[in-house]
Amino acid sequence: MRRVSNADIARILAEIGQYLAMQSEAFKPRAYEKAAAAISELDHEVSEMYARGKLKALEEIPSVGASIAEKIEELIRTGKSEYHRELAKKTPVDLGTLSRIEGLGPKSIKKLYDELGVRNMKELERAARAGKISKLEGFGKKSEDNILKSIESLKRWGNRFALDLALQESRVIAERLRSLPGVERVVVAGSLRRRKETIGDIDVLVVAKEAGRVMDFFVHAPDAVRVYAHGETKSAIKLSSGLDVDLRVVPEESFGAALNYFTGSKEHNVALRQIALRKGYKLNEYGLYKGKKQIAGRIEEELYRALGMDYIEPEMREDMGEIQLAQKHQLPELVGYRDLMGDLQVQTNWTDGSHSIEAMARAAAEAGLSYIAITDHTKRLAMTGGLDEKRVLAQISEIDRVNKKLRGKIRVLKGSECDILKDGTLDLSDSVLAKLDVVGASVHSHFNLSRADQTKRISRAMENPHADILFHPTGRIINRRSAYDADMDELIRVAKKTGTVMEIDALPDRLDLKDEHVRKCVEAGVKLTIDSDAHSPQHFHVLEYGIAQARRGFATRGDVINAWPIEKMQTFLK
Ligand code: DGT
Ligand code: CA
Ligand code: CA
Ligand code: ZN
Repeated sequence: MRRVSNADIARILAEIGQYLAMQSEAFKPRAYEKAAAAISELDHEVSEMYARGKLKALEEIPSVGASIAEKIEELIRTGKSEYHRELAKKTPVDLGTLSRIEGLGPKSIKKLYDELGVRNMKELERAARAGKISKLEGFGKKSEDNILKSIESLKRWGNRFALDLALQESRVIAERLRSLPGVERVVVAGSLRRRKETIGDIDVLVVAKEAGRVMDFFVHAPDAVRVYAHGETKSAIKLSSGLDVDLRVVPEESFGAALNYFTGSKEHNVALRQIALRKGYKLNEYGLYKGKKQIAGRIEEELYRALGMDYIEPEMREDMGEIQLAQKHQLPELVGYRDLMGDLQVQTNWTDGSHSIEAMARAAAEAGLSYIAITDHTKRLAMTGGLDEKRVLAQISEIDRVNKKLRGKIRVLKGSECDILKDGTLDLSDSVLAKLDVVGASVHSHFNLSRADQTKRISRAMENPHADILFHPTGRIINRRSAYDADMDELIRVAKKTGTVMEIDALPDRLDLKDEHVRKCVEAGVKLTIDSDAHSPQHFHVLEYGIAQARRGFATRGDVINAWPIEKMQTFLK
């Protein structure tokens, strides 16, 4: 029997939630959705927890009660869920794909199936192009256009995976390989090591005594659903999540060269190889050679040194100028994965977060942070219960109370994720904004303005003397929604002029700013903040992805204001 992964369990539970929502069930959909979210954030494998502690262990998972625990048990024991199967029979649609279309929730997916027989993306596109969707009650021309746009953008993104999913999967695989006797080294290479925002496939390198045994073990991985290749030095499988994994066993003396080669990027490799040639050497995945003699290759550092340059961190290896900087010994010292001291975007149950201010503050302290800003939504975002001026003032008093209680543990700053209205003004009065420590301004509406209007609107918001940070500046959601049309170079100029900080929202489906924008900010001297956008206590770990994005944009600690002590950070704000 193949072991069910956490990702599988989370997916099935989330789908049950969606099917139940189609039946207009009241509370159950949310319960399944929450359980699915909790499971996808666990550090341990649920099937192992079950093997040790049976149903009791399952019920200890946050948001998992007795009835959901039984569904999970069935999944672990049989690989299937009868409940899921029965629900799916009623509305046999490709939920995984259809729910990636922006604006399509369970109810509308059901309606499209009931009325037009739409089961998958192809049928959805056909119905939209034929103008059938706009005629349905509750849809209209605008939603039909949005569906077509969303299908286009999904096609454009192609079959690439989110960084967090790929990173988690790769860590499980690496851990399993490390547990094998005779395995000396396991490293994840490829775009994952470079922390690209989306990942095509996972590349793993191993140094081991008996390659054959490692390969056997690998192709029989519990969540392998397909074996593409099973060789002595290279094997490849597909995981149940849809991700492909390449595994290569390499000789110890070539490990650095292989790691360098398979980390890429391809463009970086090509540039290195040319430098090697110019020096009269040959560079390949086995080493750096002068004639037949290997002069470097055991470790990467040695390779770069022999080529006359400083070691280049993987996140920079895109042949975007890093090689020239390394030759001149002028590489920036990148912000480190342990450098963040604070987090300037955190939501609570005052709006759409799940926990209290105090619970979020305690979780942040637990995650090693020494300050956070509470930035709940404002009134225009009505669906989140956005705060009006009166509620913001009430929240300020509550934060004072929490600060007294948690003195010495963490500092909580008063903030807001304040909506930018259509005309570029902010959603709270200046007198209330003035009482806050940190104001993040963000766009949550009117995504379709013209480029000129959108740029003007956001610039105007940044010109507000209270707007400290522009939150998620492009608004893109990876694999779902393109950035709104605005002139980023102009926004960076306005940020510089007004002293506005640009945010890297670390949520793995946002990672907004993009790496190239980070680079432009760094070059322009515009400061950055890396925020979790946490909506629950388990979310602070996503900061890792934001840091990766900052490093891909060559940011140093000096560029990132929440890598600074609180006093210095606060003096910098407007
Ligand atoms: P991905 O998987 O699309 O997210 O991106 P990568 O960079 O992981 O690409 P992948 O998996 O095709 O190959 C892993 C690394 O192997 C790549 O970063 C560089 C190296 N590599 C692959 N093909 C070539 C090639 O044709 N020439 C050179 N120089 N390097 C290559
Ligand atoms: Ca790859
Ligand atoms: Ca690959
Ligand atoms: Zn937001």
